[in-house]
Amino acid sequence: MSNNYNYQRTRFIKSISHLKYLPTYGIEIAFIGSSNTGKSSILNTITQQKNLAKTSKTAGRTRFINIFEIKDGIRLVDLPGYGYAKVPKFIQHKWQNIVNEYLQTRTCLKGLIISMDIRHPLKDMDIKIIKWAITMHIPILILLTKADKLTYNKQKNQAIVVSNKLKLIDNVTNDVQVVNFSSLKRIGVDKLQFKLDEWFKIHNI
Ligand SMILES: Nc1nc2c(ncn2[C@@H]2O[C@H](COP(=O)(O)OP(=O)(O)O)[C@@H](O)[C@H]2O)c(=O)[nH]1
Ligand SMILES: [Mg+2]
Repeated sequence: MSNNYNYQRTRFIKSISHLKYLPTYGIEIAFIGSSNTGKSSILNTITQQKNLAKTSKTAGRTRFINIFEIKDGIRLVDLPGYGYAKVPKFIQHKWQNIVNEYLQTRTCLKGLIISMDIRHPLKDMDIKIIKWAITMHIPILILLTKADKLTYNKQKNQAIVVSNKLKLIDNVTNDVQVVNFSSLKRIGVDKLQFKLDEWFKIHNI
C-alpha cells in the first residue's frame, strides 16, 4: 500500500521553549524517548532529509520542542529527550516540565511514537509514559531503535521480550505494537509510515 502523505515534503516550522508558541489548530504526532535513542534520526529517516531534525553525538542537546509540518494542519513534534545524566538536575527538570505540560494539555496530540534503544528498553520513564498514554487514550507505537546494533535473531527476540513485558504492565490491555527500527539500515521505516498514515486518516486530514 502506498503512503498517503508525502513525508519528504515535511518542513521545519520552529523550535519553541514555551507552549504558548504552539499552533492552535490541526493535529500532531509527537516523538518521545530517552535522550540519544535516535529520535531526531527517525524524523530525518522518514522524511528522507539528512538534516531536518538536528541529530547529535552529544546526548541531551535538544532542549526545545521542535515542530515540523507535513502539510498544513499536520505536524510531527520532536520532544526533548529525558534522562541524560550529565545534565544538571534542575535543567533536566525544566525540560521535563515542558514535556509534561505538553502531554497534559495538548489537545492536538493524536499519537505518540516512543523510542527506546533496542539494547536498553522499558526504562522507568518509558513505562510511565506508556501507562499515561493508555490512560489518556492516546495511541502509541513503540520503536526499538538502533536495531542494527543486534543480529537479526536478537532483534526479533527482543521485540517479543518487550511485547511480553508490556502485557504484564497494568492497563496495557490493548495490544501495543512494537516495531524494530534502524535509521542506519532503514529497518521499520514502512511500518512507521503506515502507522502515521493510519493515525492521520482517523482524523480525516
Ligand atoms: N547504529 C545506529 N546509530 C544511530 C541510529 N539512529 C541514531 N543513531 C546515533 O545515535 C546518536 C543519537 O541520535 P539522535 O537522533 O540525535 O538521538 P536523539 O537524542 O534521540 O534525538 C547519534 O550519534 C546517531 O548517529 C541507528 O539507527 N543506528
Ligand atoms: Mg534529538
